[in-house]
Amino acid sequence: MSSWLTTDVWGHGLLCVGFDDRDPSNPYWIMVNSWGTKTNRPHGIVLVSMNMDYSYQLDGSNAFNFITFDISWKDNFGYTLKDSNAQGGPTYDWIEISDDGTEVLPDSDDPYVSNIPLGFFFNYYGTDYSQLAISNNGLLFSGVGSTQFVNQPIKQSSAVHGFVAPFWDDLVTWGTAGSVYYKTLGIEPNRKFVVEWKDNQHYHDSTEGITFEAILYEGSNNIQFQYLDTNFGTVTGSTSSDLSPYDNGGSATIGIESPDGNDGLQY
Ligand SMILES: [Ca+2]
Ligand SMILES: [Ca+2]
Ligand SMILES: [Ca+2]
Repeated sequence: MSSWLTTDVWGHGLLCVGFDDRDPSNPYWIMVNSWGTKTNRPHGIVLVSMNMDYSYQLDGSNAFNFITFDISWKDNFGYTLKDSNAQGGPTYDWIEISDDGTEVLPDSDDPYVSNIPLGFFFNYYGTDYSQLAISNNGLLFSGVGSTQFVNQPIKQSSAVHGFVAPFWDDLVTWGTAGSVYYKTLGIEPNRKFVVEWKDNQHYHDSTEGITFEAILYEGSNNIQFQYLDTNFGTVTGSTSSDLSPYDNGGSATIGIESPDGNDGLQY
């Protein structure tokens, strides 16, 4: 942050570096405040209530402005993570493939299908892949698939590695609970491989399904997750390993993990 101090105008810098939400009823922004030369003025690292007025004011004598800097996560390999709400983030543009895509994993709980051809080479953590495995628990695998339905934080699962997780949770496609589809779209060298989990319900007796997709891009090797519906309706069952809330990924893992399990990004 550059100094705002000049010969005829003076002020102070206030940098927000995060927020403390350990007490949801009383959360605070963590601020770094340069304004500390006089007594009774907060300076250094201070906590400020989140209940602030964020409006911009310029009334001739006082002016302040809030600027949100571009924030992204980065793993050791170099992958970064950006939300579509962030500055420079991806544009949400839903691709529906349930009409003409290839259906896999109907009427099932935890299986996966292997050797699904991408139609192009996709580089993932430094290795080119021409095929992958799809699980109906909201996972893609670069290598061996897994039936693991208990989702775990990125880099903390002992056995499941090398995966792309748009919504790793205990999903099912049985009965009326939708299905899973894949399709390669576009023309070389700008093809994309889409997997859509359509209207999949939660294992614990949800009244509705959720719909989301993962898109792998040829050339850029970017990975995009898109969410059409993340509401399970009412979920009546639960186990100790999988407790509510389930909607909006409340019980899910979202991110990527490297084939050796030592690197990754969690949303
Ligand atoms: Ca399942
Ligand atoms: Ca729904
Ligand atoms: Ca879960």
